[in-house]
Amino acid sequence: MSQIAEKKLGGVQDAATSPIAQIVLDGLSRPQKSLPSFLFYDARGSDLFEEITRLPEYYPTRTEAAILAEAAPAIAAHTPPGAVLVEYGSGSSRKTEILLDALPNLAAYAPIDVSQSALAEASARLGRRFPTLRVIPTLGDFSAPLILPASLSRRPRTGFFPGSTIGNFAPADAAALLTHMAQGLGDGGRLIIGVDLLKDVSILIPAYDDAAGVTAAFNLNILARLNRELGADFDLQSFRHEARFYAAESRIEMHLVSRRRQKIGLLGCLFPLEAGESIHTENSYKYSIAQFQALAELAGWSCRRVWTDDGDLFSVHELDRGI
Ligand code: SAH
Ligand code: AVI
Repeated sequence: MSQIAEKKLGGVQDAATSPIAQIVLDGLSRPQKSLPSFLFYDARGSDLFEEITRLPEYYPTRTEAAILAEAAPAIAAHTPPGAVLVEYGSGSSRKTEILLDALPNLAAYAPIDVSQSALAEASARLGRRFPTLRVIPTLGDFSAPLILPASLSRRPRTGFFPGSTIGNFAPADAAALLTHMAQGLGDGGRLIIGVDLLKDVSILIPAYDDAAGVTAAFNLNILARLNRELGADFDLQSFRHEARFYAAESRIEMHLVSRRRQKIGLLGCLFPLEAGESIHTENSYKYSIAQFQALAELAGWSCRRVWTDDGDLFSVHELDRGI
């Protein structure tokens, strides 16, 4: 066998054993083809998400940051000295800095993310900005059991889950994730969580389909990732980004719509797509405050406080385990 052929075979074998291979095969085998949204966040996807957060149409990030800046003293007043701040889906940890400025007595900051690049960059930056803070990054799925160093096992824990990443889960899965966080944060644990609010479709659609095309690039990047990591043969030019609002489900859906009839080769399988057929890549649920509080209570949390902006665009909730 030539070296080139061996190399190619090796590549296919690596792809087949990739931890995302089965997830992708399952998603593309469904009647409505779908991919889980955590796949957006390779290094390029994390950079594109950061670009999204600065877009004029994408109100959530700047609105939540402003709410956190106002709420930080009150959040700090309820955080015991020596607590561990655990962040789920920490990304760039930019909003975390607002809390860290108000919380000088933390024992440690423990960010969890699936994006290796985002986690490494954020940990390095925070290390420089807060030289006395102990930063304990975990690369992986925030749905997995929380593991902290034994020396921190008795410390009170405050969870931080900003960005409305909870909205990327269907309500039943969101409730299960909140229950998992309640268990991980333990008795006396608290959770500060950002939740995007339902609003007019004229604001929602541009937030997910911006004029500069950054969200389109973010959505299409998932196909580039599958080409690179799984040896798929997606032609990115033959797909277009689409954001749809479904009022009954109170969610934005992102899709990649096939511009033509085509077949996608991936891991030895062929996936046919009709012209106009889509791959569903993300749900982003929008809540009322009352709906989110009901979900949190169902998951075993007590809702202590909630902060919003003047335009009622976004909400930040403080949850605890009650008594
Ligand atoms: N918290 C940041 C980033 C939000 S983007 C903010 O508010 O701006 C969502 C982040 O969650 C990304 O960094 C992504 O890599 C991470 N993420 C998504 N699903 C995840 C999962 N299952 N486990 C861990 N991290 C996840
Ligand atoms: C991370 N997550 C909450 C973002 C959202 O708004 O659903 C991801 C995103 N998708 C498109 N734009 C931003």
